[in-house]
Amino acid sequence: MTKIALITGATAGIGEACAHVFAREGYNLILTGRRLDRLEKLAGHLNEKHNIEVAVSSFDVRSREQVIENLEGLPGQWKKVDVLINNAGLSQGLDPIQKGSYDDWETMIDTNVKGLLYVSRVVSNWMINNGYGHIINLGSIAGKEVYANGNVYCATKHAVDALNKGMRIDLLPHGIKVTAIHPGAVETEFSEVRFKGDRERAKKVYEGFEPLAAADIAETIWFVASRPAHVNINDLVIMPTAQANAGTIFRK
Ligand code: NDP
Ligand code: 8X3
Repeated sequence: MTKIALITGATAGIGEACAHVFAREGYNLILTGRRLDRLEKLAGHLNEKHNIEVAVSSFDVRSREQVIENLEGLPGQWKKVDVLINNAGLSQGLDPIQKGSYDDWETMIDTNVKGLLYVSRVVSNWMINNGYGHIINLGSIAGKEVYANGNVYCATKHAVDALNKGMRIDLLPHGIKVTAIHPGAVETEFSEVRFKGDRERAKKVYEGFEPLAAADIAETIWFVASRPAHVNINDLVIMPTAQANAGTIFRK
């Protein structure tokens, strides 16, 4: 039977790159994100190019009601999900703690932590019923280390790291694999979102060194998802060669 991957945050960056790789590998896809126009365009392209089936579901992961209604509203055959890629996430602002925006903090916590929990709650129950599944969580090097002004974003990704470990224990009796991927700097829309549309400032983040591309992470996620049944990659940190840790980038 054709396998199914559900990818959150498939409208851009790493999620979109994962959609291309899993489509290439013959998976049917459930693509989610808020920007429906992008989801539909991507779905049409992948359906045509790879002859796979694609369902799109547009919702805000911060809304528990939207997550439950949209996911549970999918037809039964789409609930046979083999791989869930918990990718939707973002950073907002880069300010010292005493100057941080309350709204930015709430957006990051609601998206990166609560959103991931809402999606996982629904899909892990499908996987338990199916008797198989693999949840792949997008953490970050910011979930392993902390850098100046990264405070709340780093805290959300540390939470993802902890949830990844907790989920693995809880879902082990059900035969469900759980993995976290922790990338360093990947050039996507991430910095543009962090700096609220300031493209010049976003571009500077990746100047003078070669960052990772979204495709590098998608291929790594494919590697993790395609290991034999008895092998699980628990945790994987992947960095640009020019980046030693969260705060040290070698600028050429
Ligand atoms: P992008 O900004 O390019 O993509 C983020 C995706 O998340 C978009 O598809 C966006 O869709 C979705 N998203 C954001 N907020 C919501 C929401 N409230 N509801 C539903 N979907 C949402 O960033 P990346 O691809 O770089 O980021 C993907 C993941 O990787 C994130 O979890 C990020 O923290 C993590 N990461 C990124 C790194 C980097 O350097 N880029 C490094 C380490 C980890 P839409 O706006 O349409 O809703
Ligand atoms: C994104 C990587 O270092 O900008 O999670 O926080 S970083």
